[in-house]
Amino acid sequence: NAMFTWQRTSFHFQPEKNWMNDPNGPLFYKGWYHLFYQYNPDSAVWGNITWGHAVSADLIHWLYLPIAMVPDQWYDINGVWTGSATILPDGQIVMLYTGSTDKSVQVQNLAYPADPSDPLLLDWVKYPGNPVLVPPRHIGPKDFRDPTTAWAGPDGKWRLTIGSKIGKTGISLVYQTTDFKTYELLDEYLHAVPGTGMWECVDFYPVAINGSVGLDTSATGPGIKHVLKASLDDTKVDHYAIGTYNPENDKWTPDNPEEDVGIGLKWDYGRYYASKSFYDPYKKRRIVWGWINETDTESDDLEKGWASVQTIPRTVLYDNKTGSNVVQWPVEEIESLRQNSTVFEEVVVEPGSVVPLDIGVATQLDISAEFETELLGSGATEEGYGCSGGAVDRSAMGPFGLLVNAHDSLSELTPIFFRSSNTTNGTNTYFCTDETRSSLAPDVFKQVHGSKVPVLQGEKLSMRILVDHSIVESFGQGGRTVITSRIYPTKAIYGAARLFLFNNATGVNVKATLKIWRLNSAFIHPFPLDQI
Ligand code: DQQ
Repeated sequence: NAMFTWQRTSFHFQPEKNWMNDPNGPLFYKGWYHLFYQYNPDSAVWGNITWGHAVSADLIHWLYLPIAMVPDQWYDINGVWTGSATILPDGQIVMLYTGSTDKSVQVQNLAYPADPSDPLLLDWVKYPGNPVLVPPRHIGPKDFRDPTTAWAGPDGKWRLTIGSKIGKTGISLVYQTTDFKTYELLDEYLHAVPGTGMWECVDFYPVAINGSVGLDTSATGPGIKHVLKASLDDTKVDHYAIGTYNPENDKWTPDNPEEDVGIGLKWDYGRYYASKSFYDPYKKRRIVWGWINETDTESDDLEKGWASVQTIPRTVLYDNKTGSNVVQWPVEEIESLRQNSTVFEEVVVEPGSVVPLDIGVATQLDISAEFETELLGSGATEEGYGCSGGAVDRSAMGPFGLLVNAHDSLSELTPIFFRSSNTTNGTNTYFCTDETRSSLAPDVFKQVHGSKVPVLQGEKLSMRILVDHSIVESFGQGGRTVITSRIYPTKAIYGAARLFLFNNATGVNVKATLKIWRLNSAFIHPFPLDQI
C-alpha cells in the first residue's frame, strides 16, 4: 500500500515496525544519546510492553539496538512500563520504571546497566530486591506509575515524584531516598489539582529565569523556576505550569493558580502525549521528547504494521520575554539535514487567495515564515475568535498562513495559521492547525488544534514548521505555542504533495517572507553490532 509506505517518516524516530508509545529514560552517556521507548515487539497495537532502545550521536541519526528490558518477572510480567533515568554524581545510572505485576498492580522497579563500561548500555539488570515501591495504602493499585528523574535536596537525599490520583484530584507523590532501594513517602504531595484525574508521566525540572542554557534536574537557587508537567489520563493531553519549588518542604506552587497544571497551558496542542525531558550535560540543555499517537483505526495500524512516532527532540527554555510560558524549539542538530533552500521575500497574499510556493517535492521540509499584515479599507470590523472554526472561518484579521501537504486541486490540505482579533485589551492572536481536510480517508479522526499565542509589541508573527511525510510539527512565535499533527493524505503524497500560502482574512493583505529548506533523510537503521 503506497499510501501507508509514504506515511513513514524520514527523520523522526520510529521503530522498524510494530507499536511504540511513551519515550522512556532518555539520557546522555559516554558520547551517546540513548532513547528507550514503550514497545510491543509482536504487534502494531499496545500490549506486551518492553523497552525498545536506540542510540544516536546527534539526536537525529538513530541506530536501533536490541530490546533493553522485557516483561520476565512477576513484578513486571504485565508490562515494563514508563520510567526515567537518574545519573548520580559519580556517573552511575539508576533506572526506575513502573512494572505491572502478575496481578496488574503498579509497582516501581530499579534497574541498572550490567556493564557500565559499555557506552551502548546493551544489557540491563533488574535489582533482585524489586519491587522497590508498592502503592501506598491510600492509593489505588492501578494509580501509581511513571517515576520521574530524581533530584538531590539540600539535605543530600534524593527525591522523586510519581503521578497518581485521589478521587478526581490529580496528585504527585514525593519520595525521598539515599540508595534508590528504600524510600520514604512524604505526607504532603508535590502538588494536587482537583478535577484533573490521574496524572501519568509527571515531569518536574528547573528552568533558568535568565539565560539560554538548560539546568540539571538537581539545580536550585535564585533565578530558577520549576516546570511541572502531567499527562492527563482522562483527556490524553500533556499540561504544564511554571511555578516555584520549595526544597525545604518539597512542595511546588504555580505562579498563576488560574493556569495550574491541567487547567491551563498544554505542552503541545496537537497529537502528543507522555512527554519526558532530560538534561544534556554535553550541550548544557534540557531536551524534551514526546509521543505522537495515531488517529487512524486499529485495523489500519495492523495493516500498516506500525503505529506511532516520536517528535523531533526539542530544547526547552523559560520564556523570559513573556514570563508566562516555556519555549520549545527543535534541537539545532536537525539543521544538519538541511539541503537546498529557497527564499521568498514579501510575497503578497490577498484576501481569499492562495499562492503556490514552487519548491519541488514538499514532503521533507524545514519552513521558517514571517508574516506582516496591512489593513485594507477602513480597517477591521468583523471579529473572529480562536481556532475552533478552522481555516475556513473568515474574519477581518485571519486566518492566514501555510497549506502543507496540499494537493494541487486543494482537495487535501493542512492549514497552519494565525488568526488575530481586536479586543478591548488589545490584539489577541491564535496559532492553529486545521486537520479537517488533511485526508479524504473517512476513518481518520481529524481535528482543529491550537491556542492563543503571546505576541509582544514590535514582534512579527512567525512560525517554523517541520514537515516529515505524515508528521507536521508547528512552532508559533519562537515555540511559545506548539502543535503536532499526524495526518493521512491519500492524494497529496509523494510528488503530489505541495506547499501554498493562503489568506482567508477579509480585512488584511498578508506579506509573507519565507526560507524553506528541503531536509535530507536520517536513514535510521540497526546498529551494526556485528562490526564492533
Ligand atoms: N503508558 C505507559 C504507562 C503510562 C502510559 C504504559 C502513558 O506507564 O502511564 O505503556 O501513555
